[in-house]
Formats: sequence, C-alpha cells, structure tokens
Amino acid sequence: MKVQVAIIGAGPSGLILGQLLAKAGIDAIILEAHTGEYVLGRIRAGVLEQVCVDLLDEAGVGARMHAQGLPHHGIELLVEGKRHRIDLHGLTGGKQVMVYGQTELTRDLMDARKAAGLTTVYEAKEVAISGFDGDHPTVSYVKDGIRHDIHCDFIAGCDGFHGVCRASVPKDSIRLFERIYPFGWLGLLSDTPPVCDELIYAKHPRGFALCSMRSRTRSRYYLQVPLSDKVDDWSDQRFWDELRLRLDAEARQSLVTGPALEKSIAPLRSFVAEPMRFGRLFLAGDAAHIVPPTGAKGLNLAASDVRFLGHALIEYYGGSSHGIDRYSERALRRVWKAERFSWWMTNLLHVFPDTLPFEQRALEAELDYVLHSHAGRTTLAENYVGLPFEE
Ligand code: RFL
Ligand code: PHB
Repeated sequence: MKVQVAIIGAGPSGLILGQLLAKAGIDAIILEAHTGEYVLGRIRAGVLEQVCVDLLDEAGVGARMHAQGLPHHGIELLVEGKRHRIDLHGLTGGKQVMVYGQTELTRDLMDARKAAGLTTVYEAKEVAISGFDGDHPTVSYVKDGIRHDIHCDFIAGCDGFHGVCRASVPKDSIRLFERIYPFGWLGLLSDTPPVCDELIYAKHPRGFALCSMRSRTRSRYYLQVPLSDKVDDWSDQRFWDELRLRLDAEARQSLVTGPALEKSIAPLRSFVAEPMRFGRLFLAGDAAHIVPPTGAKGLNLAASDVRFLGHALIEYYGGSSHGIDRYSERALRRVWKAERFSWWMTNLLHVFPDTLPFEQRALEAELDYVLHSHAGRTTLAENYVGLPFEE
C-alpha cells in the first residue's frame, strides 16, 4: 500500500493532523494500537486554548464544541483559604479558554473521519517504522494476524509518550530533557454540578487540589497524592472528605458529591525530546513532550504541533520544503514556553516534600507577587490562555 503520510496514533494529535491533511486533499492513513472505545475511555484534558479552538474550526470539527463547550473568562486561585480571581479575559485583551473534554473532541474528530470515509486502522499491532532517514520510509503492522506494509513520503509520530516512533530514533540523534515530580494527581469524574462556575486551583498545606468540570452537570476534581498511593486506597468518601479539607468554606458548602464515574492516578512529569524531526519522521504531541497538567497545556501543545506540521506538509505538497525544514525549531520554541509555564505553575501550587525553608519563603513571596501585582496576574493569564503563534 502507498500513501503520502502515515500517521501513527489516533489521539488528538493524530486525528487533528489527519483532518487538516484530508481537507487539503493529502492522502493519509492512521494506525492506532487500541480500539476506538479504549481511546475514548481515557479521561484526560478539559481546557482548550483559543488557538486550539481556532484550529478545530479550521479542521471543520468545531460545531459541537461551540454548541456544548463552556467559554471561561477567568480562573480562581485559592491560597491560604482566600480566593483570587485571575481575569483571563480582562488581562489579555479579550481572550478566553474553552472547557470541552478531550473525550468529546476525540469523538468529534473520529466522527468526521468516519463521515469522510477516511481510513483508521484500529488494533494495529506490532507497528514498526523504518527508512525515515532516506527517501522511502515504510511502516509495517499486523492486523488480524496479517502483516501489512505501507510505503509513504512521511511518517507522523503522534503515538504518545510510550509510542514506537520516538523509540525508533537512534539514541545519538536525540536529546532528552526530563523532570519527574515526587507526587501524582488523583482524578475523579462525577455526574454532579461543578462547585463553582470557574476552575479553582487550590494551594493547601495538605497538597494541591483542582476543581474542574466537563459540563454544567459533570465535574472533574483532582488531588495531589503521594506516588506510592494506589487508586484502591481512595474510596469515593475518602476523596470527597480530603477535597473538602483543601477547599474554602464557600466551596465546602456548595460541593455536591456523588459516585465516581472514573478515578485514576497520573504521575507528573516534564519531558522534551529534541529535535522533533528525523529525516522523514516527525514527532508531535506527547510523543515529543510531556507537561505536568497544572497549566492545562498537554492537549493544547499537541494541537499546536500538528498545526505547524499540517501546514508544513501542505506547503511541501504545494512545492516548498521551507515549513518541514523549520518544523522542529518552530514547534520547540512554543513547546519550551509551555514547559516553563507548566513547571512554574506546578512549583508554585504544590507541596514538595523536600523544599528548603529559604525556597519555601521565596515561593510564597512569588505567589504573593503573582496574585497582587497586575504584571504578575497578566503573566499568568497570558500563558494560561495560550501564547500567540510566532510564524
Ligand atoms: P495520546 O492522546 O497519548 O495519543 C497517542 C495515541 O497513540 C497510540 N499509540 C500507538 N498506536 C499505534 N502503534 C503504537 N505503537 C502506539 N503507541 C501508542 C495510543 O494508543 C494513543 O491512542 O497523545 P496525543 O495525541 O499527542 O495527545 C496528547 C494529549 O492526550 C495529552 O497531552 C493531554 O491529555 C494532557 N492533559 C491535558 N492537556 C491539556 O491541554 N489540558 C488539560 O486540562 C489536560 N489535563 C492531561 C490532563 C493528561 C492527563 N493524563 C492522564 C495524562 C489531565 C490528565 C489526568
Ligand atoms: C481537567 O479538567 O481535566 C483539567 C483542567 C485544568 C487543568 C488540568 C486538568 O489544569
């Protein structure tokens, strides 16, 4: 089989790229290791930057998001029992974010792909890539016990942190940067109304907590927990009791609890692989970088990578290789800014087991500055809504 672009992974980055290429008439196939239901069952991101919303419109899949997503103009930081509103809209000249679950976005992309008759091979096993350092890359996979080979012009590695693409690059061609945090986030999804109209990021001596949502009737909450904790250690009741302890009196009062629809623990990590292009292989999204979820940047970065990559490939088939030659540099410039922001938000709002007294006071002063200085709040707001694209 021959296609122009072979995309590995049907997460948000692979699916958005597939949509952008299809709209431009470029022939692409997506290979996904799991079933569509499995991909949809992973509860992950919930906050989209304006540039991500714009990209989904460009890809032609924004209708349901605009109808059902919740535009947010601010977030609340809860520090020492007191709420501080960050007016995202006012501080950024009218920008906002959209609360719309990754699951819904993925479903919209899958539906659009199906409606257009585009090929996604689910449960593609033993995916292997080769020849990307030359002119004739090949992707092979096994489906229902039969091995298939795909000959293509380019491979897009959209296969997440544990994927095969980054792992196929020779060790001496890639540089990895990593920070592992000494805690995780325990997430709980419930069919209960959100505790507040806006997201609450809470710093508390017992650990960080986040009150988020998926809709007006569905909430998503997170608690900072030690890495040694297991989901089974946390009954629903224990989760709600601990969340209450980390909130303010008003939120404690209005919190509506209910049975968990999903509960999981995610470790926190910062990670970047450089470069993001190896000959005819491009990495995009979590395959190339991971951020701790505190800044809500992971999915947004995946979208911004494939915006650069999609436009670059369209340019290539239009006769110019300028975009693909600059892909890695352009993408990494934006990636590192989001990495910095996510690392900074994580340091500012979590309890670290080994913080020295001097660092502790310096962090408290920094948070005080962020909350009470116009410049500090503006910096947070500008990064949270998403930095503009530098072309
Ligand atoms: P994905 O979503 O991991 O998709 C990769 C896909 O590749 C498949 N795959 C393979 N397919 C074929 N062959 C192989 N060998 C393969 N190996 C893997 C996988 O099955 C999978 O379907 O990566 P992608 O597309 O780059 O998207 C990245 C985002 O999913 C991720 O960055 C976000 O979910 C991160 N994230 C958040 N991002 C935000 O922007 N805002 C948020 O509010 C936010 N909250 C979160 C998050 C991630 C979380 N977890 C659990 C990691 C909250 C959490 C709890
Ligand atoms: C979420 O709703 O899952 C969510 C929201 C904001 C974050 C992280 C996760 O910073």
